[in-house]
Amino acid sequence: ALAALVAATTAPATAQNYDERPAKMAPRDVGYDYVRKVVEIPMRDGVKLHTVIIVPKGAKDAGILMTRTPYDADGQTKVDSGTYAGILEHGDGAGDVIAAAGYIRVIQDVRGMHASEGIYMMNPARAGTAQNPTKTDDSTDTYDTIDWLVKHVPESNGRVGISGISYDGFLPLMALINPHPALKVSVPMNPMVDGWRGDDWFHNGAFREGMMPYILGQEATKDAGTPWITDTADDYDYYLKGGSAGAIGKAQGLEQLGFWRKITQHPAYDSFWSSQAMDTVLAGQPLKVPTLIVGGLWDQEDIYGAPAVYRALEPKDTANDMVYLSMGPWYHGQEVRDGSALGAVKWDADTAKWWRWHVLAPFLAHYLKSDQPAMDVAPVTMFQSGRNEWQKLDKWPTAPAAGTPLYLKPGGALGFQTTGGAATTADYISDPAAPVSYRVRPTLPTYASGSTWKQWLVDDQRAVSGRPDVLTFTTDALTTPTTVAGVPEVNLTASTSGTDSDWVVKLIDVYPDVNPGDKAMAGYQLSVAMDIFRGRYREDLAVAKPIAANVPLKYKFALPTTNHVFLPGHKIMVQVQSSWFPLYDRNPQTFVPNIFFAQPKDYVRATQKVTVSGADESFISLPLVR
Ligand code: PG9
Repeated sequence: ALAALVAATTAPATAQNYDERPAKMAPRDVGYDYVRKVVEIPMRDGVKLHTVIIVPKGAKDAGILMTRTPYDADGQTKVDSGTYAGILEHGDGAGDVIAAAGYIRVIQDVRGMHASEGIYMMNPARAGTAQNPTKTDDSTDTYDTIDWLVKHVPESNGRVGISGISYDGFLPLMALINPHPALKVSVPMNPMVDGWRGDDWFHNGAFREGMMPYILGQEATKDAGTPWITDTADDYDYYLKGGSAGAIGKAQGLEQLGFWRKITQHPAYDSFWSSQAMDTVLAGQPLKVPTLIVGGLWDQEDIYGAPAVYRALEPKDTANDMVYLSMGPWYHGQEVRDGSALGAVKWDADTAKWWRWHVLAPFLAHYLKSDQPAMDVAPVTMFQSGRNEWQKLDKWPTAPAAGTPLYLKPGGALGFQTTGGAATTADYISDPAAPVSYRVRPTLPTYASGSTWKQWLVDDQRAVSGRPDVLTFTTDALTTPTTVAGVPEVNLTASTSGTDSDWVVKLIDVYPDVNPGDKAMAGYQLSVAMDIFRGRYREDLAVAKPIAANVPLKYKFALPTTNHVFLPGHKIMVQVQSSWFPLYDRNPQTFVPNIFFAQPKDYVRATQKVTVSGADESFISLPLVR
């Protein structure tokens, strides 16, 4: 009996569970004014796409606003708020406008990302092409999703819109190809349109190696969770010691990724890139869905796409009522955040909030609400920096098609009169061992915490204007306002002692040294348009050719869209340099077939000479409004 008693009192407490945590917490209903449903929507090939649908409680006859994304639909609709307005805060959209209108919000993982099935392609080619011989693409997936939504969401009025920023802004463009009849409106914001000409991957052939961590993260695993690991505090050091972009990619394991292999195999603007450029693709499609194209004048990721799509589609819009353009003084996607300032530059008001309530909200309402309320949205709504006011316009650009030359002159001068006389040059040495940094160092990895990457396009260019390898040309102080509205075009005549070279040209507003209204901006050098051109593509973007050493040659390329007033007392400045590191990989300055795989011996110093007088004097053709 004693043994039985001992056994009973020392027996392990298996029968009784003292753990206070439930084996699995049952979902709670914390959507006080919304219902969040998760569905796996089948596409035409059977692949299921993970889709979150948020319906405001009591909704009926409501429009649907959809975003398709590679950036985690569950994460973007994380239940950390009990209110509909709160849960929309993380999404890639204007949560305030969407919540106030009471649209049904749909966010879907694209094929192959996060919780959706199927394969992933970074720059997803259209179905039936060499890059994508399957029968599905983002156009068919959008179609199939809309078809399912209008049949399965009883609270909806059958009117669907699509919007999103960047990658999620490229997808509203794909939606325009063979659109579903229920697609009533598309709002591509900061869309990635042409990854070679001027959006994420290259600018005019110069590779943006600062995007390599993104490629690794996005493509290595479905949950986009692979970190880019370095051993330096400053990316400048990391990329400099790493050598070519190809060598750095190899060290980081990028060669395992299909998109990296494609990028490194297609450094030129061959049909891989030109066939997927969304501006040309859409130019060949009928215009069926009203589209509001949204861009940022200082978009550090996709500055090319929005005005390029507008340029391609506008000629088809004969009644001027299908294709709308809006550009604000914003970094990439700032239109859905606070738009009062960008870096040090203040705009005198919250430009993003104004735009959301005066342009986006009425535009969406007109096409998504059942009663289609009238709207007063101009075909073009552009922010004019300098004067800091919105303009409502019929067409863009407002400058005449023929630009006004602004000449680079001897002695660092800049002016609207040619110098004439004999050809003379302004010279510098470009050294790939000490490239011009694109920002004040240390340069943090693009998306690292603490990185101010978003605002780099408005950085004060005084940071580099004293360098001996940066040429600077400046006008006298202006006596009248000088307005540019459109695309400035670089017309550089220059030679290099190498056989390949990059040319970076910046159009800058120099603030007065005494600037009582805003002392932080005294003497500030604010770039209003700048870009890079890889010299090997001088004759043909599709075919790299060596540059004849020491021969003055012409380089012609467009800068990004600007809408700016240089105020009296300000000066106009142009800067020229040959590297922009480490955002852009270094040009070795020796011609090699593929710069991704340049060898250490190929990186050589070069003497650069820019022609500043004579018949071939360099100039910027300004979109001057007289
Ligand atoms: N700029 C990012 C991106 C777009 C498209 C392709 C790759 C990257 C983005 O913000 O989504």
